[in-house]
Amino acid sequence: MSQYECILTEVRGDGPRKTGLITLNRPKQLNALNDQLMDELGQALLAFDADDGIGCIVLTGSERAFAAGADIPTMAPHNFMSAFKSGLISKNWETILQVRKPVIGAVAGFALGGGCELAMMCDFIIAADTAKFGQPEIKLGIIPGAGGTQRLPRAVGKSKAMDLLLTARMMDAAEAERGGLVSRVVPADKLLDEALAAAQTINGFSAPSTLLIKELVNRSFEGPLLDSVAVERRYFHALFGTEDQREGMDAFLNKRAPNFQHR
Ligand code: CO8
Repeated sequence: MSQYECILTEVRGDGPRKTGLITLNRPKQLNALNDQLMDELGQALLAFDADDGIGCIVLTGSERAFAAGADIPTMAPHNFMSAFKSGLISKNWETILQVRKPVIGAVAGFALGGGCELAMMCDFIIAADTAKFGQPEIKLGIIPGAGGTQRLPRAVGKSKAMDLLLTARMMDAAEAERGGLVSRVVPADKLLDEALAAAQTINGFSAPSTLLIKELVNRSFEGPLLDSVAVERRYFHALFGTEDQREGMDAFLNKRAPNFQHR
C-alpha cells in the first residue's frame, strides 16, 4: 500500500537509471494543493532525488487537472496575522527547488494559480493539447504567492504575463507553447508516454552533466528571482487583511460572483 494519500508514486522505465513518476491525486478537488499534498510531494521528490537508481522525475496530474491551485478552503479563513505568522501553506511549496535531478512537468487540463506555479518550478513542461494555464488569483482578491508574478514574465515575456495576471484569463496549450512556457504540446493520450520517453533519454546521459546543466540554467533563470518571490509572499499574506480576499473566496465557495469593495 502506498505511504501517501494525496499523490501516487511509481518507478518507470528500464536500464540502470529509471524514472520516478509522481501523480497528484486529489481528483474531487481537481488536485487542489493542500498542506498534506504538498508535504507528501516534498517527501516523494526528496526520496527520488536521494535514490541512485533514479535519473529523472516526472510530475503529473490527471486528465482534467494538473492542479487547480492552492486549496481555497484552507486559505479562506486566514487573516494577515495568521498568514504572516504561519507562512500560510509555504511549508514544502519550494521543496521541488531543492531537487538536483531533472523534474519534467507533464500537464493536462487545468494548471491554475499554485498549480501553474508548481508546473513552472519544474525544469520543463510538456503539455497535453488539453492543458490550460493561468494565474486567476486576482479573481479571489489575492495575488500569486509562489512565484507567479516572477516566473511567468520570465517564461512568456512581460506583456503576456501581465495580460494573464491582470485579466485572469486562461491560456491554452498552443498559446503556452508559442509563448515559451511549455517545451512541446502532444495529444492528451500521449502525454505520459512522451514525458517518460524524454526522461528515459535523459537517464541515458551522464548524470553529472544532467545535474550541472540543470543547476546552471536555474542559476541564470532563478537567481535574483528568489528575492522577488520573498516580497511576493509578504504581499500575498498582506492581502489576507482585506475584505476583498474574504469576499473573493466566499464567493467561490458559495458558487456566486464576487462583489469587490475596492474597485
Ligand atoms: N481549491 C479547492 N477546491 C477546488 C479548487 C481549489 N483551488 N479548484 C476547484 N476546486 C473544487 C471545486 O470547489 C469543486 O468542488 P465541489 O465539486 O465540491 O464543488 C471541484 O473542485 C470541481 O470544480 P468546479 O466544479 O469548479 O469545476 P469546473 O470545471 O466548473 O471549473 C475551474 C474548474 C475553472 C478550475 C474552477 O474550479 C476554478 O476556477 N477553480 C479555482 C481556480 C483558482 O482560483 N486557483 C487559484 C487558487 S489561489 C492560489 O493558487 C494561490 C497560490 C498561492 C501559493 C502560495 C504558497 C505559499
